[in-house]
Amino acid sequence: MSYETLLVDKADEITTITLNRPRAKNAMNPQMHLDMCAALAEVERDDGCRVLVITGAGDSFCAGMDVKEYFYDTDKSPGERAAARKAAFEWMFGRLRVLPKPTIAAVNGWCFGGAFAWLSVCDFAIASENAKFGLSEVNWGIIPAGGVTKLVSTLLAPRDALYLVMTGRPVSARKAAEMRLVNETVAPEKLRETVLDLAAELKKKNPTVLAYCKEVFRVDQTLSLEEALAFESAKWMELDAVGKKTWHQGVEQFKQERSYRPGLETYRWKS
Ligand code: V55
Repeated sequence: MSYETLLVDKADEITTITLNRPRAKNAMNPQMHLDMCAALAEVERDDGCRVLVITGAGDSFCAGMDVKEYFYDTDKSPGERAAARKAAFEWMFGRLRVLPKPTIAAVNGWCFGGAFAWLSVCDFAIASENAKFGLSEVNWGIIPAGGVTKLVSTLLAPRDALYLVMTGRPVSARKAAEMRLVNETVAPEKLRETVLDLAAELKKKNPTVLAYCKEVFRVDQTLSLEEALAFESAKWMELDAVGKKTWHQGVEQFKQERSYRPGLETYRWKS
């Protein structure tokens, strides 16, 4: 499939979606939300895709919601605004957040406002040292909505989250890594390589197990300890039923063959 606002590349079981409105610094307009819904639906059902990478074309990662096309132009037609918002929420929270595959944000440049919503729900984020981050909503009279305030309040320390929300100050990639908004920062020319190294490591894992790890983590975030203990046990039993106890292979490689060290590497699995 091809998209008006996205580039989609598949190589070595890694799908890369590139937001492609570089002249608008990859701001998200209503069309981009529709395109992301369709692209993520395709990624989800593509058994040939093991890892998803999302990045931006040109000097930007994503400038947030398109101020004119998403906010201003839809301001007089509540129906259109609601439709665009629904599409945005669908791809960010209905699809990306719960995608049963690992997702990596490759933050190549400007990352602002609404971009934080989907950056926050990617499993990993690696930033180029020249990336810049900010919640500029307060600077022009709106609040960080669409889950942005909630997500930074869960992902970051309250001091850092409120600093971003209330000052609207842009921060460097180094500062973003200090706040743990991203896992790490690397030189711009190393970004792709670092992301692909991480993707290669994730590709070695049993994808079923990885999907369960992710689902349990996401759901646990909303549960009490009592509930989480029960949920984790139940999900473990479900994985044993669905995944045919491939962990027995790992234990045999470790205990009998001495060919595998659980603390240091991935077991050789066959489903
Ligand atoms: C923002 C983000 C949204 C939205 C309204 O602050 C405002 C940004 C991620 O969705 O629907």
